Amino acid sequence: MNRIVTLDEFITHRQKDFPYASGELTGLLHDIGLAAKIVNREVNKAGLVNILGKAGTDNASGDEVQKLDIYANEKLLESLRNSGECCGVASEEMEDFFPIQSVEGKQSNYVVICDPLDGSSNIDVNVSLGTIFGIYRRKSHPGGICELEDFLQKGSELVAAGYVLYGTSTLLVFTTGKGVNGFTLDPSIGEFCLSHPNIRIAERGSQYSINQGYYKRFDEKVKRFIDHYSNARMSLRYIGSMVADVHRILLKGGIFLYPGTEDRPEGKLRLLYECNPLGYLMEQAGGKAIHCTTLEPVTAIQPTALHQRVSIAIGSKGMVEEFEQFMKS
Ligand code: AHM
Ligand code: MG
Repeated sequence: MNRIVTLDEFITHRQKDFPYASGELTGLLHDIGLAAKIVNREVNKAGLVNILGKAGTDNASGDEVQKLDIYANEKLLESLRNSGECCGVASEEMEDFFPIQSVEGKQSNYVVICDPLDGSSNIDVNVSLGTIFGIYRRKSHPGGICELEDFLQKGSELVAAGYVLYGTSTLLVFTTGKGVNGFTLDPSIGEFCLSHPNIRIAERGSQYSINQGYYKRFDEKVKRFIDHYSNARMSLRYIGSMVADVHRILLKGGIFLYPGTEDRPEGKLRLLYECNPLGYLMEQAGGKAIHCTTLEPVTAIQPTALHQRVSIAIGSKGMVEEFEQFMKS
């Protein structure tokens, strides 16, 4: 029988692979795993307690905030604050970044960006949700308070990125730039256990994922691409939770698109909190992620604002390149 490898064992054994291996990044991944377990516990009992529903406020991007979003944001902040391994957090749920004071004289070199609960419009209907995270090495001087420039880094500068999928089982998938690995939460022992080692995305798949309800508002070239796939009898799958949609594509091959529309030229998804971490992870798994009109890799875009939105096509290399050909034609 194969021995179980827990997340903590895995990251400790791989510590030497991390740039500047000092234990900080290992500690941060541990903190994120811990927060994920706490959020998972609440997500799973969301139907049982009075935690469902909207909180009555809007988040920094103007979307209606659900109570569980706030809870997930708080738990991530708490977990990252306690260990002092990170000097600041930027979250989709907060207008500005949140500086963290150093703990016991530690000089933290990392900042974390996150979407604490992605796909939150699905909370009330018991559909999969996710947490997305990314870790950057700070640009500002260690010891001082973190600055905006620490967060406005390109996706290609991420040192680690990943997501937690709260689905039929709870899965944590991440990369530190050396392959992509997935860990399933075993609720009986409360540990994430290595279940999907070295994930590689197929060159092509038979599914595409897009909100086709916006078809009339898409650019003509995007419409032609959709028509092409529809004529080729590809299957359309769209959950409306980016983590779940991208996870399916990562495992089965395919393409996920959130292009701009007439009324929203850059679409809805955020560069920092959603597109960069998932784009970086997809590249690490052998896939691609590009901006739908400039066609540059999303991870090459220089962010100019914390809550910046970008259009995205992400998934199997062969299919993203096919999309590129349609956009160039
Ligand atoms: P959220 O971060 O506010 O939950 O919004 C992001 C979500 C993504 O998970 C998903 O891909 C997208 O919104 C769905 O949007 P739409 O309903 O426009 O298709
Ligand atoms: Mg969100």
